[in-house]
Amino acid sequence: GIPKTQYAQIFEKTGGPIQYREIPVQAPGPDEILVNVKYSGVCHTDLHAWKGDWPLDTKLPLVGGHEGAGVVVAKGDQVTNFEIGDCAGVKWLNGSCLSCEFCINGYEPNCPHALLSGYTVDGSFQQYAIAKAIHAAPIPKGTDLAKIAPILCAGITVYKALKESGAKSGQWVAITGAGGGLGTLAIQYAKAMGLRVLGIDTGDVKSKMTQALGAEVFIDFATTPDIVAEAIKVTNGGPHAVINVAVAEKPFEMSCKYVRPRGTVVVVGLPAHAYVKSEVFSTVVKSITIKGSYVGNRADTDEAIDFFSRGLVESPIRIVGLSELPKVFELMEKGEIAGRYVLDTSK
Ligand code: 8ID
Ligand code: ZN
Repeated sequence: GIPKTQYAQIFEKTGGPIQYREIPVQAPGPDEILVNVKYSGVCHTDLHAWKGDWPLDTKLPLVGGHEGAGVVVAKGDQVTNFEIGDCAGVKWLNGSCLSCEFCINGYEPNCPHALLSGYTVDGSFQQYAIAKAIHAAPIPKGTDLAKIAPILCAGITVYKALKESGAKSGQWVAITGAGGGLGTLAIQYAKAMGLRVLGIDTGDVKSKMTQALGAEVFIDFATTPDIVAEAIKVTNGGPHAVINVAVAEKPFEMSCKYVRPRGTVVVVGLPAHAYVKSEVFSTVVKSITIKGSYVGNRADTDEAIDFFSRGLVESPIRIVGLSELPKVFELMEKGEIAGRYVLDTSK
């Protein structure tokens, strides 16, 4: 049976104490499923949400989290795409209107009525989470739920960003923030798509990890005197695309300088109060493209999960209890996480 109460991590106010305590289990509405979340990834977005970094308010009090993998335990009477017992993913895009200009054209993340898990609606840092059935991710039976958790945001996002970059097999893609949650998956999706990868991040652990995952070259941003010159040199003229997932302003500006003529700079990371600065003359003469990319739609979700299910992408996770979320945030703030932390909601 479904319990009346459950454990959750609650942000009572922005940047305030994070409370691990029991709260009621909600009942799903007619178009919703109730997911018994087994594991939830911790994305840097969750840290931004708690800190209140962005020009968009969260609901309060808030249960964060948007990489929830679990099992459907209840559903509303309009739900036809999930049965009780199916595996399902609670992702950032919890719901959208499905009838606006953007939804109709497959740009669901850009829907003005989008519901965001762990931001405008409660997310996956709890044992029982609600998702709109139409947007919940179908997860094949028998999937390792801890390992698929990071695919539900990080995987979808970097896979979509790589598609948006237009880079073709045999070409170079640079990934800033290559050693973090999005970056470590981006390397592998890029490899699986036939691209050559330059990873940019810092430290021995991330250097080793990114190269083990398939980066041909690693640039340490903290110890390399001229990152722009080095990136151009190692890719023989600059990468054809850059996926920026670093949580810092500087790498965006640098990527506009080292990207190859005709290349594409993809803006994915969301550092607070940041701008992408590109000198006008070289933007024109090199004819570069600078574009934003925001998670993915339902088709991108299924495709990203399919890469994972076929064993093309390994999820570089460490599992700790849901109760340990504040410690994970501390490590993340210091840039000390290589790969992704996943929370086990039973602990
Ligand atoms: O849809 C989207 N656009 C989307 C989806 C999901 C997440 C955007 N995001 C955003 C998050 O909100 C966050 O701002 O992407 C960013 C990265 O999320 P993450 O991968 O979950 O963060 P992380 O695990 O902390 O990794 C960040 C990495 O960046 C490196 C750090 O060392 C870390 O490994 N980094 C930093 I900070 N400064 C750097 C620099 N100057 C850098 N790497 C290269 N150069
Ligand atoms: Zn995320």
